[in-house]
Amino acid sequence: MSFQNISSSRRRFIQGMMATGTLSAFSTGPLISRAWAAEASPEQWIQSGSHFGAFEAKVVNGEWIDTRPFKHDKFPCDMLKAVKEIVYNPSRVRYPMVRLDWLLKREKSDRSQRGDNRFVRVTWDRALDLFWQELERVQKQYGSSGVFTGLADWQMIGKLHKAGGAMDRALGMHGSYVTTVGDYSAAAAQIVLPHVIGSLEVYEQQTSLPLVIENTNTIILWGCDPIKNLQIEYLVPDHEPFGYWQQIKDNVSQGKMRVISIDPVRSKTQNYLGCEQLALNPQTDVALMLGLAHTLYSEKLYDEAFVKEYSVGFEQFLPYLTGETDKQPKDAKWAAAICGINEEAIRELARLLVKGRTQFMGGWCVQRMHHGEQYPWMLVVLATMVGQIGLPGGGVGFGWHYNGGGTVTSKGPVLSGLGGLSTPPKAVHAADFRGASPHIPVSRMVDCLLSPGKKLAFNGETLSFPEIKMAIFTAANPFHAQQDRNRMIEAWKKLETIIVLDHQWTASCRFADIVLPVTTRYERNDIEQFGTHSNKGLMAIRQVVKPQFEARHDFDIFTDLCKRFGQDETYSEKLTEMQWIKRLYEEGRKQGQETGVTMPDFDTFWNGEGYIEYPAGAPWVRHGEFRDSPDLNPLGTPSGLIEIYSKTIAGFGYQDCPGHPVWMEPFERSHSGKQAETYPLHLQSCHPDKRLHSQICSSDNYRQTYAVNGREPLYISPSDAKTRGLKNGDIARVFNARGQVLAGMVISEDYTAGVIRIHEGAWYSPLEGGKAGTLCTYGDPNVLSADIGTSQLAQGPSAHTATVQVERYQGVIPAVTGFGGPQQVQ
Ligand code: PGD
Ligand code: PGD
Ligand code: 6MO
Repeated sequence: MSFQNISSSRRRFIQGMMATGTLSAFSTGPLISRAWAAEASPEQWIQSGSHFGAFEAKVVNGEWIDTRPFKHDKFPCDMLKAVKEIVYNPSRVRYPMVRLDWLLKREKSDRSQRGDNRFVRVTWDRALDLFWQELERVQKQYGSSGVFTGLADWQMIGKLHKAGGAMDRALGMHGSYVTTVGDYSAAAAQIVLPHVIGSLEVYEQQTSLPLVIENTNTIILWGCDPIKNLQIEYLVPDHEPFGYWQQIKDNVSQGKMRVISIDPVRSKTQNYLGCEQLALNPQTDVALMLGLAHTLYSEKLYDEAFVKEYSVGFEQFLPYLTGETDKQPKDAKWAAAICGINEEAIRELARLLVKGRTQFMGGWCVQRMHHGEQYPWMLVVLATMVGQIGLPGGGVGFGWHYNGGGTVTSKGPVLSGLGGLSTPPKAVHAADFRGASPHIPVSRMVDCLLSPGKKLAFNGETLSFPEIKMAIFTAANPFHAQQDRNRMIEAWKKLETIIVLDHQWTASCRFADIVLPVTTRYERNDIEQFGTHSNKGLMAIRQVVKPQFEARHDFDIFTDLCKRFGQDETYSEKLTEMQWIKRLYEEGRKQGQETGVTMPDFDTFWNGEGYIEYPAGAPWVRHGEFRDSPDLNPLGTPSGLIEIYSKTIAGFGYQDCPGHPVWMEPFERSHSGKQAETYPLHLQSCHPDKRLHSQICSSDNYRQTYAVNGREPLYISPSDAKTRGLKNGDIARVFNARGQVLAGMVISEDYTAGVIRIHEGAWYSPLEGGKAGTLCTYGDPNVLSADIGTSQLAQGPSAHTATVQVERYQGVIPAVTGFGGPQQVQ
């Protein structure tokens, strides 16, 4: 089975992979296979894996000493240097902790104290009693709509130890609760693209890169930085795409292929390939695309036959493109004035697109902006006009920078993992949402807390915000992920009780009432795919060190919670960790037998090398079946064709998302957009080269390799630095009406004037904990971003619609406050 057919959100995607799994617990009981706990020998190299790659850990007398890349990974990434520190660092959550005032007064606590970081250590029994009592109280008093969970997207790898799965399985037996839909990554694209091209696109496999290398003349990287972002995968990366990208680099240098990066910043990929760039003004992509589409149309270069046969709605779009509806043709001249690219360069690019085989590779940053739905939609329209969708090395894809997009998927089975019970018992409390919606779009969480009962338009539905009183976060750091930190601090005060499960003392822990210490991946045994889309093989993920301090596995924590309502044995099925892993493996092995893939029995696998490689699959063309036969293989849209105009979306009647793609000004924009005079710099908060979001930010030694004067780097153009009298290494204050942060200056020629960057995931480090508006001493960009939905269609985050000003920091420079754990009080 390959991933190409899995069209669901990432979370549903994972659940799909878990569907066949039945369940177990494993806190006690003998191991049936050899344990890899460190004390087995005074010195050993133990195989493990992470989102950053697979590796071997050198363990001496129970202590992790050194790390080396897995021998089957030819392109290991630098971040592997940080994984040992996930286990050992001063921000590690060591013991169950309860916020001082909450311990004294429970739901009547002074919530304005949240964030002051004063906590009391309690026993596990006490912590879980408090958890259970709160769950009961809130369910009884406020019904299902009183409890909120969600966001567990970037839990550690491993088929068994799934933090989100462990939580949902337990809480599901207790009652219902408010959940989230969509994710922060691709919320706008994953709602609009199913209407337009029939599937999510973002989490799906791409045309195999060997076919791109063979056939493509021009690659358009549209806000897409694969060399940076492919270092990370949702499962264990095999880093195979880097071999293909090396061949693309060779093709570029030999003049066999052109790669054009459409990006305001010279990306890591551009620097690696030595390719061309069109540095457009931030947030103006749709204007540029319309200018390209207009040129294709007016110069009669577009593929009329393809448009006719494979799409609907060009006729409704055309009057807008030509200006018949609003007296403004969206021609190259019009586009140039908005996007800052010379009008003739726009025409030339349009001509190039149809000259040979062109592959559009769309990134996701541009859809994490106000009106973010328009960019993926318009890119599909442009690719439709070029007419190469479904040809090898042509057309459009939105997953080239993610999960090993473009690798060739193997023939191996996809193993299930921890999921819900197949026949769950009757829940303690029946579902009772009191007229409110059981789900909310993930990034509307703060809106919901601030305005219970308010109606929200969302993808054709009208949601009614529930009144949430208690929130439970596992494997999520909302005090990184969510936009507009200061607004969020106010919203958090609406919550009576907040519970966080994590192994790092993040800002989300500081703002919680009960914090539970979980084990890291390296303190557990598990199995996982090597390569997410490629599914190249299967690897044993072995325990590197024993659980540290009082950390427990997510699964064991929830087993114990279930004990409090008499369901621990149902939850756990009384199996050990190794018995459970064996079960998952054997199910996969059976699946393999049915499709002719032979795997050794579990004990041979686990006690031997702990790695098997699956037979290679065949190269594949995205949308190829559709192109070959649109009648037999229709898209998942109402018409079965590409919808340039969507009757469904038009029918919703949203002013901020009409029936075909349009250019709309975002609520703020640099380069002569709104607010440009007060806050002239566009703030990018792209994904970090040296972290996975906020993960490994607390790896102190590794952080020092990129931090500037102890702060998160702020990348800025030489001209913007000069006009502000700033030099490399200075500490700057970055601010707008929403907040202020300190950051360390890095002047870089990669940045054009008016564009700066602070990577997302920098730990929120308030000067005065809990006080809205206070200075962030480390550099969290979400202190500056706005919490406004992309549009009524997707209600996604608009994190990248943010403008700011930068100045030298004048005062006494404060210490960074965010790292090092809680202030423990008796
Ligand atoms: P992570 O930093 O990965 O970020 O937001 P998300 O909250 O997912 O947080 C995961 C947390 O889970 C970490 O604190 C980690 O220690 C913990 N954890 C890891 N493994 C386990 C486990 O096994 N059990 C438990 N209990 N905890 C565990 C990511 C989100 O941020 C995403 S995906 C995107 S795409 C967004 N991007 C942007 C952006 O581009 N710009 C801005 N400004 N903001 C963004 N926020 C979003
Ligand atoms: P970013 O790096 O934020 O990645 O994938 P996503 O595609 O969102 O942005 C990509 C490019 O968009 C950057 O080069 C940026 O300059 C460009 N860009 C910004 N603004 C504009 C604009 O206005 N127009 C145009 N044309 N381009 C623009 C994120 C994906 O990465 C996600 S969602 C996750 S969860 C993973 N996270 C990480 C991670 O945290 N760290 C690494 N190293 N890798 C990851 N991979 C995944
Ligand atoms: Mo993401």
